Amino acid sequence: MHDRIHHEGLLERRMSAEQAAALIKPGMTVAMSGFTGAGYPKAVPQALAVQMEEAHARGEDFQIKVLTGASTAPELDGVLAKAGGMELRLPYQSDPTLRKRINDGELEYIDIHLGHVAQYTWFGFYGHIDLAVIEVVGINEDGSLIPSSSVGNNKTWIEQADKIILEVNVQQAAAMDGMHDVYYGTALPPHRKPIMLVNPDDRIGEPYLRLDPDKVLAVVETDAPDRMTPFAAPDETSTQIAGHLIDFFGDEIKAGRLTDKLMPLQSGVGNIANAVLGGLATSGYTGLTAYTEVIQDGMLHLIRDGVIRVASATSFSLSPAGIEEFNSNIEFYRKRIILRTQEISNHPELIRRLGCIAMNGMIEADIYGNVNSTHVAGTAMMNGIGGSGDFARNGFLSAFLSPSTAKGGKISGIVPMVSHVDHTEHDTMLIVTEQGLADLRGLSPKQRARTIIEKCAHPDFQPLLQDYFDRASRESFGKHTPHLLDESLSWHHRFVETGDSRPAVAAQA
Ligand code: 0RQ
Repeated sequence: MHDRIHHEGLLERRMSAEQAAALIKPGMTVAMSGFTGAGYPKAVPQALAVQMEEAHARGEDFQIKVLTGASTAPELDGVLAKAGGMELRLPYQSDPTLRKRINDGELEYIDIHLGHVAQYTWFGFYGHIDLAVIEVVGINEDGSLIPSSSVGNNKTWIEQADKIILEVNVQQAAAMDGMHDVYYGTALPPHRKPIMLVNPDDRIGEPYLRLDPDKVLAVVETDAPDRMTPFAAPDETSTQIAGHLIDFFGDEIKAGRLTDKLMPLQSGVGNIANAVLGGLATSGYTGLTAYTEVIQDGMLHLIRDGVIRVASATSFSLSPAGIEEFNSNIEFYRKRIILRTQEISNHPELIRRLGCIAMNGMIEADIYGNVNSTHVAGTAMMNGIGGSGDFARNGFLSAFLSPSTAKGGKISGIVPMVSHVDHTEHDTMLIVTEQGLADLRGLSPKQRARTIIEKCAHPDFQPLLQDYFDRASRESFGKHTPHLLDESLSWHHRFVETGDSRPAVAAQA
């Protein structure tokens, strides 16, 4: 594996994952690479989890604080959660074991805008970073690092951590060398300067992560793939959602607000977002761009087919088939994909300047257009806000997409009042379900309510929402944004109590 490590001093610091993991001590704050199942360390966290379980068996406490770019995979979040080894986790996760521990109240989870993580670390909000564990493709002669399948917060982790453990993973294609663009021009206020990126394909940084080799405690050689579950094939519901959005783009072109090149696309995680990209594949567009966080399978196919000519992101999020497709055609893709740090992929200045079209999933929206992306029944964490807020708040268009019902029709995706707010009515321009698309731009709260109920609600819930809105319009304390405060969260309450939010069903139960 020497062909991946070209720095003499760092060659000598090679050791096993077990030896490297033993350098991590209880109470440490450990920043790790990884973003949406890509580029996360694969060996050290697993060895660490074993050591934690052994310590717990001896009756000793062993927990650490874990910071990453975004979600990781079973080999990191899964094993550390199973071992009960995290006292704090940020900024995003999607692991079932970790989610359960969070919702059982067993650790602190800080869910934050992904674009804020680097600067919050620099501001010192997360305290001192003891150690960084970073996966890389290789180490250059001068010690600089070839980033892996995600860049995420690695620049910040490497700069801020006292000490560093590197995992050099030979499964990550060496031909990724040169795809990355690491920007070193960020500063803290009042010294900030404009970031001179004006097109999604502009390169403003360097291909490598700078490194002070003296900070490196260990170099661990690994040979393991990124692990992502395959996406579900688009079903009728997601195809309809995609269809509404694509029809809307056509109308916007006719209205002169978009050209046939649209605007740089941002597409979130999840099956619905992936299906929308699938819908774009057959809509006749060519030469589009993407300025987004993750390149998922759907995006890769659009690049392959020339629908998208260039995509800027911070990470891949590919199924095993997607990884195979990428690795087999890497020379083609490396000319068309740029991976940046997540403070740049998700930067408000750049998203606003470029005029991104933000397309993200949601848990629920209320009749006024407030959106909950994260909490089931207002209290249970699903994944996290991720980058959806960075893009929705600053995009040229911000669309939130969801089936109109969840859990086999027991829950409505459109509710009187959201049980948790991630995106306010001021940041939400389009709500899309399989029933239709509500264009909220330029509408007052009451106009928004009528539009969302008419266009987006499922027929089983539409009369209930209309009835709520009509009564609220008559009886509300204030008539600007009418609500019945003793009833506005009753649908959630009913779901928590009976497992079904529908009043008729609950009454029969
Ligand atoms: O759970 O499979 O256990 O039944 O949520 O729902 O419909 O498959 O949709 O995969 O697109 O995910 C909001 C979670 C949607 C995602 C969310 C349950 C539903 C199912 C998934 P089950 P679907 P998707 C960029 C942007 C925030 C982060 C983000 C997300 C599961 O899009 O995490 O946007 N977004 N990042 O049953 C109870 C409801 C529900 C519900 C759905 N109203 N009540 N459960 N579900 N609606 C990327 C990054 O930032 C990294």
